[in-house]
Amino acid sequence: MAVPTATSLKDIYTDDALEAQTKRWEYFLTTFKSEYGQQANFVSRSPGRVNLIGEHIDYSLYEVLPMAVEVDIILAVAVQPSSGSLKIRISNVDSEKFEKREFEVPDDGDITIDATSLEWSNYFKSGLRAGLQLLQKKGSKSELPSMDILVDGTVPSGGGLSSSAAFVCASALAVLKACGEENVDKKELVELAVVSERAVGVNSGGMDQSASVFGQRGSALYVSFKPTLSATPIPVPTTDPEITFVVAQSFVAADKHTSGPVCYNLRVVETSLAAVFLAKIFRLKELPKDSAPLGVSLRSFHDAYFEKHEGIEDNTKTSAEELHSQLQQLSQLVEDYLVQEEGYTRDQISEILGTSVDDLNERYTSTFPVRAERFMLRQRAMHVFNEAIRVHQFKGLLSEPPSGEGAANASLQKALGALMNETQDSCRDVYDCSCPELDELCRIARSAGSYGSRLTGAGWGGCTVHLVPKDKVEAVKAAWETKYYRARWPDISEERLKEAIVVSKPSSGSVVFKVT
Ligand code: NG1
Ligand code: MG
Repeated sequence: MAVPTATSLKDIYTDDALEAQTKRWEYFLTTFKSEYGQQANFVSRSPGRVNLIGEHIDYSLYEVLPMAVEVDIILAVAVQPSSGSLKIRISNVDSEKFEKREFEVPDDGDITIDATSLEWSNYFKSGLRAGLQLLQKKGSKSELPSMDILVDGTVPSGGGLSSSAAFVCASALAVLKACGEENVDKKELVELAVVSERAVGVNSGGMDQSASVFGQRGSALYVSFKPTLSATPIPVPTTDPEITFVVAQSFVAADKHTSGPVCYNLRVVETSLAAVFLAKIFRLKELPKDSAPLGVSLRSFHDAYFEKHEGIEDNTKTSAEELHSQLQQLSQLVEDYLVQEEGYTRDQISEILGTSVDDLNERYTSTFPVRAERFMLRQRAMHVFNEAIRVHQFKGLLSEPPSGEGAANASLQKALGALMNETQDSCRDVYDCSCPELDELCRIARSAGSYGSRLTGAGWGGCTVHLVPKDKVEAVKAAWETKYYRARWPDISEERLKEAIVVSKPSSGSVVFKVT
């Protein structure tokens, strides 16, 4: 499936947003012209995303259910015939915060990215790398031209809506278009953007890029990573009272890049170790290398376990009910066999794996160092299996909504909300990725009428998502305003408050806009 081309903003945004977007794009394209003295050839666009359910399980290769949101990153591009060296000039509409950059691309296309500095243009470079790799993979003869680029973003950075993935995907798309590629395959784009973003960020899974590229207006996305990446649109019912997802920022900056005990990369290590540890306990053969960040995942353990015990050779063909039951069995195995509540030391894990601590460190903690005395294998594996069950249940409910309006629809929303609440409990108590502020936003929302409230994204700060019946949205907003935002920041500006809470509908994904 190829990334579509749009010729009108109507193809991209909903009617409600059209007026504001038209103004934004006019300003954007005029700014491009005054900055570079010519008109842009095209604009590439990729949106942010909010995850509805399936938290911290993408890198264990379990299905997740995000949706694209309307906020996005856009890149206007003019290609320049290159005379000798290849130059990229990139500036940002918010030029105070993001200074203009200029760099050359070496002949071999090997762009260096200094991931130790938090530099905004790194995300473009990461997209550039993904784009060039895709061309190389396809054996394409097209050559990269020099590019003049202007960027504008409405996805708050560090706010849990995945501005980074939106930026990397829009950049890779811009590069491919600049090279003259007509049909950019969505799946190929996502796969390379995922790997490429790992070079500038954390050892993440593939949910964000999938949601950004595959987003579809009116639908959430059921994203699978096995046997290969795919995204199935799941329409969100619009019967009355309409399901409304509200996103609220905590304004706590989550620092995913630290190496401390509360960090993303440590969770990646813990879940990978849980997989190999369980495989050893159950005497499975060595788990095959998969597309998870460290090459091994709980999903691979899952499949290997049922291959050995039930002779299932291709578990991706198993029915939803059967998978549900498998996941319940696995959750029970964790309960019974990964018994150390206090976690496992490197010595204990190495002993079970039959390897040395040095080898263990080399294999699992050398790309992204983590500081931890103990690895909480029991808790992490437990969360992953139970969260994977909730994703299946959520999808099941959305796929077969009750016919009719009113009470039947309200009970669907309550059931969906209950699953989201369970996710929040598990993130807080078992996966340890919430924080007091996120918990508080959820509590306030629920007591003002939200059916389901939870953190979304990595957690430890960032964003929350809530399923709120339409007639309760104002009450929930008002409760946050007085009990959270104004209580914490009495002088908070109206602008900041507006930024804090966003009502989001499932929106369209990546697109190339032809400038005429
Ligand atoms: P955020 O924190 O929203 O960027 C991160 C990962 C996702 C996923 C979630 C947790 C990155 C780039 N993305 O999302 O892949 O693992 O956490 O579900 O780190
Ligand atoms: Mg991100």
